[in-house]
Amino acid sequence: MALPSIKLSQGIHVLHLFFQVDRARWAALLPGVSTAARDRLDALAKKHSGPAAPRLCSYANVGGKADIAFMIYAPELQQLSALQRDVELAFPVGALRLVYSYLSVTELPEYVTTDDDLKRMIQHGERKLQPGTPEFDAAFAQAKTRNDEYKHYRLNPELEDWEIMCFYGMSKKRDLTDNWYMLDFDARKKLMASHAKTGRKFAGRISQLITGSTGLDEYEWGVTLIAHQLDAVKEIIYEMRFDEVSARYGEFGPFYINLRLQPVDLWEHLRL
Ligand code: 76R
Repeated sequence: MALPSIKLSQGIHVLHLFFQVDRARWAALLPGVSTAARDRLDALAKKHSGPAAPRLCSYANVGGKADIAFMIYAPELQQLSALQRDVELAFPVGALRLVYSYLSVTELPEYVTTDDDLKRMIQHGERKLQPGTPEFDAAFAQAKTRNDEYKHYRLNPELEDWEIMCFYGMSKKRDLTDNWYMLDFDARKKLMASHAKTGRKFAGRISQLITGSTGLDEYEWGVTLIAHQLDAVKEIIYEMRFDEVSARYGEFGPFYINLRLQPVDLWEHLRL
């Protein structure tokens, strides 16, 4: 049976999976079964090693909420689902228990920089160029190329493959007094600009992927932070709490901290 091909109008599907290993089941495996599972997973990971989708990344969860985590990126929904099954079937029957999963999709921010925004920045920003001049046109063309590239990667991420992946769900509050969805567009855009400014301070230390999940999963967004060090994760989340967007409107799910390990290292680390 061929599964129907399901694509988004733009962007790709993302799935975070968190599993616990049944240690008792594992201890009872016949010789060679664990290694065969590792090799199946290794082949699957190598076939989908990225940076572009379809991509499969494996992690060890740190802290005890799970043992193993996976992040799957796929342009088509059935491809995402098939990859999930391939991962599960790579393991011995009954050896994995799903403890958390999160389905989301890449999206363009609602507050995306428009051509008018770019023109305004060129005219009134540091450079103060006059519209209609060749300098203005050249600056605009350059800014537009950069903006288009940014939008492309926002929809088709090629995320860094650094040592740490932090994942959590996030929603914006809908209380009667603090309701993000009752603010007008300009107020939201202004608040998000301040948020982005805080974010950019972490360039080189944090790489982020914000995926939309309204109607798809428990929260409105999935937040994936990639880092070299754990304190960078703690610092950015701490600092963002002072931004009005998070301080006033942010609601957060449980935090999952994960260590990027290829299957062979994952097996060694978990003593599987
Ligand atoms: O996309 C961009 O890089 C442009 C600006 C930007 C948007 C639109 C941006 C920048 N974010 C955007 C949207 Mn973000 N982000 C989070 C969290 O823990 C918390 O308090 C919040 C979790 C972090 C850590 C983070 C980091 N961001 C969003 C949205 C969608 C909101 C909506 O549409 O209403 C959410 C939920 C969200 C949450 N953000 C950045 C960062 C960082 C590091 C940046 C700078 C990225 C860069 O310039 O490279």
